[in-house]
Amino acid sequence: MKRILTIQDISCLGKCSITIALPVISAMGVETVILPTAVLSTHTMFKNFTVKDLTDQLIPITDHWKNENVKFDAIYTGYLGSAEEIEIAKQIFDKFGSDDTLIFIDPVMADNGKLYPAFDLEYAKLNASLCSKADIIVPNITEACFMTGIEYKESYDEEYIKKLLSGLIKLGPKMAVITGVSLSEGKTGVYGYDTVKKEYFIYQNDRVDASYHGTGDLFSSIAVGALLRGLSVKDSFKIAADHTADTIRETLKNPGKPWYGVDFETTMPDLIYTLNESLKSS
Ligand code: PXL
Repeated sequence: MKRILTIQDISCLGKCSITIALPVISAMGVETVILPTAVLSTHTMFKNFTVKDLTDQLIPITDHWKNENVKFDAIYTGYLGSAEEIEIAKQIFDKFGSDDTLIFIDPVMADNGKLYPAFDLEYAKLNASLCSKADIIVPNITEACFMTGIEYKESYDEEYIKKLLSGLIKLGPKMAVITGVSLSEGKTGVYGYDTVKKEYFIYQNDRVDASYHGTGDLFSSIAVGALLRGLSVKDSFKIAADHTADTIRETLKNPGKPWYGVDFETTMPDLIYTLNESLKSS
C-alpha cells in the first residue's frame, strides 16, 4: 500500500483540510499519515474560532518518524497557517523527499479575488516559493494571480489561463493545474501544463452554481489519492473534478445541509466505485 503524508490543519468542525483528506485518501486505499499544523475549533469562515498552533511540534514529530526510518510515497500540503509553517514544510520535503516522492501542493490561501483572513501578500510570496519544490501544484485562479503577480480577472479567455500557467511554471513546479477554470457558459474544470510531456491538458464538466467551503480540499485529496493508486494525471483530475461536482449536487439535495461544508460522506461509496472501475480499465 502506498503511504502519503498530509500537512495541514485540523478544523474540528468544518469539513475541510485534514477532516476531509484523512477519510477520503484512506478510503481510496492509501495509508494517510497526518501532520496537523494547528487545531482550530472550526475553519476560518466561522466567527470567533479558536486556534492552538502546533508549529513547535512539527520538527519533533517528523524527527521521530525519521528515526523510525519512515518513508512516504507522497507529501501533500494544504492550508498552512503561517510563514514559519511554510519554511518547515520545505524542510520536511528535504527530509523525506526522494526522486520517487510525489510533492503535491495545494497553496490554499485565497478565492474569488481575495486572500483568506489569516494571510497577506508576503505569505503569498512564500507560498510561491514553496511551489517551486513541487511536482504538482493545484492553485485556483485567485491563488495563481497572487503567486504570479498577474491581475485577477472575473471574466477571462484561454490566453489568460495560459499566461497564468506560464507564470506558475516559472516558479519551478513540474506541473501546474489551475482549478475552477470556466472556458464556456455552464462549464468549469481544470487547465494544466505538464513540463515533462510539454503539453497542456484540459478537463471541463458541468458547472454547479453553488460554492462550498472544503471543496478544494476534497478535489485535491481525490486527485492525489487517485495518482497514488496509479491512475494517470488526466484520469486522476477527471475523477477529482467529476466527483467534487457530484458531491456539491448531492449536498444541495439535502434539506438539512450544513452551510459550512459538503456532504462528502454521502458520496464516498460512489467515489470508491468509480476509482475501482477506472483501475480495472486502466
Ligand atoms: O478549506 C481550506 C481551509 C482549511 N483550513 C482552514 C481554513 C480553510 C479555508 O478557509 O480556514 C482553517
